[in-house]
Amino acid sequence: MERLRIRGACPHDCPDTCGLVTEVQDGEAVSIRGDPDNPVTRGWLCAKVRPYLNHVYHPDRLMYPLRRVGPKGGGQWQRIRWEEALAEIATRWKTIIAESGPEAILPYFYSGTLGLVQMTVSSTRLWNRLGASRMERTICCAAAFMAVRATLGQIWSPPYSDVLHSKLVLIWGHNPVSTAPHFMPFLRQAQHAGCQVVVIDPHRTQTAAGADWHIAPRPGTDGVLALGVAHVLVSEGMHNEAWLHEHTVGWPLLRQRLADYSPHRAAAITGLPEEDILRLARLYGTQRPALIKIADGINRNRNGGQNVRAICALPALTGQYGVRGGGLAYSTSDYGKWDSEAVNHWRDCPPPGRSINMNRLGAALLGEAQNPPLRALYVFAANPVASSPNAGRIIEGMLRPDLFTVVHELFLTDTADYADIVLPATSQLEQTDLHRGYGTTLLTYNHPAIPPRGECKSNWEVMRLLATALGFEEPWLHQSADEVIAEVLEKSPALRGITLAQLKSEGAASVPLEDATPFADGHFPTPSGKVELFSQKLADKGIDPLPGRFRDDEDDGDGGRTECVNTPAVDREIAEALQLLTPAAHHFVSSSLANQSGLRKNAGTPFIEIHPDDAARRGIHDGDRVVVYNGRGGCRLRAVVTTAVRPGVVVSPKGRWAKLDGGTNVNWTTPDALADMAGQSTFHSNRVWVRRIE
Ligand SMILES: Nc1nc2c(c(=O)[nH]1)N[C@H]1C(S)=C(S)[C@@H](COP(=O)(O)OP(=O)(O)OC[C@H]3O[C@@H](n4cnc5c(=O)[nH]c(N)nc54)[C@H](O)[C@@H]3O)O[C@H]1N2
Ligand SMILES: Nc1nc2c(c(=O)[nH]1)N[C@H]1C(S)=C(S)[C@@H](COP(=O)(O)OP(=O)(O)OC[C@H]3O[C@@H](n4cnc5c(=O)[nH]c(N)nc54)[C@H](O)[C@@H]3O)O[C@H]1N2
Ligand code: SF4
Ligand SMILES: [Mo]
Repeated sequence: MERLRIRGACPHDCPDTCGLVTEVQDGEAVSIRGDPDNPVTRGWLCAKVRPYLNHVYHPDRLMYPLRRVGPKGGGQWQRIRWEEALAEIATRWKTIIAESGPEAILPYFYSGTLGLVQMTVSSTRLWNRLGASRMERTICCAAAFMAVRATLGQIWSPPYSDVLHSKLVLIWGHNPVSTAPHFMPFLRQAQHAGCQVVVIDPHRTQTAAGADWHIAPRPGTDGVLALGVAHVLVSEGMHNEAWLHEHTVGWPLLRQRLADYSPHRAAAITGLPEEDILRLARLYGTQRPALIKIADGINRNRNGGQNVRAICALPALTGQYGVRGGGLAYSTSDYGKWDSEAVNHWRDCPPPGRSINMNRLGAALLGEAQNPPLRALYVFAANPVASSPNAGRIIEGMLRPDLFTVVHELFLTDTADYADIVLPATSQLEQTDLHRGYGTTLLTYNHPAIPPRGECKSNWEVMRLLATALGFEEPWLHQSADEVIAEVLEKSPALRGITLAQLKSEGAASVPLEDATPFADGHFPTPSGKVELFSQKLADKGIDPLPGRFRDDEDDGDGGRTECVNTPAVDREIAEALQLLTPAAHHFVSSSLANQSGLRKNAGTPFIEIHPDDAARRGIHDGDRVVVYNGRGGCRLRAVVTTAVRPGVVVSPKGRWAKLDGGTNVNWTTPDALADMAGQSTFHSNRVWVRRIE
């Protein structure tokens, strides 16, 4: 039989949202590659997704529903039929709803897939209809979203290719070599044409290694660095007073705050030489267009929101918003937005349930959520035990004998291990979806390439079956995936003119934009129509309306030291604590794909990078096994002694499966305290001790 070529979209949490082309023969996928016609993918996939067929055909894929037998977490399962699984879930939930109300049920999901149908609609409609507790989506980028929206009105960014117009690029707390790889060919081309690239990151990442200048501040001090730069821009007359006057709100107030951020003081706080702050300011103040490119690593700390606010002020000081090749590149998330009512159907639902911050999952299960306490958890497209903070607490919560947990997954993950019922999920090649990139402005349709493997079902199909089992007859709970897509397209003003038929035949379509350069018309969609350096909206929420007052980042919240205070040994250890950053791994997407043997081999033994001075003080040599721990928990890693990290900072990538690597991972140490805005996670405000294992 001839080979079919099926077009699709990469489902992973990655701004590039590549177009895929899968070749299928006799119902089996035989090859996968990047869509040559997609202007971002341009025919190639990253190292993570190139071997995607190994993921689809992995021998460990879940093929049928399972019911726990024996104790929770004991690893003993019995195969059951879908009908039994659905009936058991519906019966348990109905009892819980009758006794405690629907808010005793919490759905937990995040970024296993980013599709409209399999994530956005699957995480809303049924749960809204049920009146379940709502999960606050705060693990990744909530503070940065709030900060950028408060300052600029919307999260808009230029296309990757616009960097070809930049003379200077500051890549600030972002590692696109690993996390936005299709930006890199454009950046390299710009560099060849003379554009200077500066990377600001406490870690010498691959992106930093390829820059013209790498600046390594203390983690969490970016707001101070930005205001130090702003101070110099003003004191040396490099700022654009006329632009500030015309296009911003609050400049006189912010200017007053800059008095606190002399380069001398900024140097003391950031740990950078004063000359570097002067040099950075002079570079940024004189090179035009100058682009600042950020992502989310920078917002996962106690000051994440205000740090991003301070960075957003810089293009305003130099009048670079609206300039092609200048301004801020963060995300395209607010272009072509899905209509909220079409997604949610709130009007047809009971009043929204209470909300629970996803970063506090362990705490919520252990009693922080009251009236009613949580009695049922439904996890899909997420692996909280491996990827959410303070994992030890999550497990403690999931072990509660009275909690009823369902996990819908492709694999028996660290989280699925604690379920009562496990349901098998389809991979992207087995499901229909529509994807809107957050680094691009493309909508890409995902045709299913092959039939579902085994008894696997997609998220949305399970939602429809659960709706039936619960007796909900609303048509919007029973649409096909294509009907969902058609409804949302039709009702979303921002996507006017794009049809399902067009997407199905052409594969992708561009979101309609007024101008590819954001804010080119000088208007900002904030309440004032200007850049809000002072934000009344933030003030109304009880948040400092100006950047410039930062929290003490040494304090990592409630969990770090609770179990071991007041002994001399512990006092000594606290003095020796190192700040642990746990950024993206090059070979995995969070914990997704981290069970693929080829990728695991390329990633090597789980490791932690430590500066030679910190290693020597602890008697640690390169290659030694170390334990990394604090009051919350710990994990075992291999030490890599390197100057790629600053003294006082250690780095170990996120994403490892605990069960494959010694039983725990870095998230046994990470704090579940919240940042300064939007309930954001604070993974990087994490103090640990590192000790050699004898
Ligand atoms: N290969 C790969 N790609 C991914 C992912 C993955 O796991 N692997 N995850 C995806 C997801 S979920 C997301 S949200 C994006 C994230 O994309 P990025 O934000 O680019 O990724 P991170 O590695 O989390 O953080 C970027 C950098 O921030 C640095 N950093 C941490 N704290 C600070 C700080 O306080 N100041 C400064 N200046 N730098 C700091 C880290 O050292 C890191 O190099 O990537 C997506 N893409
Ligand atoms: N230490 C540390 N931890 C972090 C971060 C950090 O910087 N440091 N970053 C955080 C960030 S930015 C993010 S976004 C989160 C991500 O956290 P999660 O959203 O939990 O992401 P993953 O760990 O990749 O887990 C996704 C799971 O979904 C499953 N899956 C994939 N597709 C489907 C599907 O279609 N249906 C179903 N039912 N399941 C599917 C995959 O098999 C995988 O097990 O991690 C966070 N964790
Ligand atoms: S993870 Fe990102 S770079 Fe890799 S294939 Fe998917 S969208 Fe493209
Ligand atoms: Mo993320």
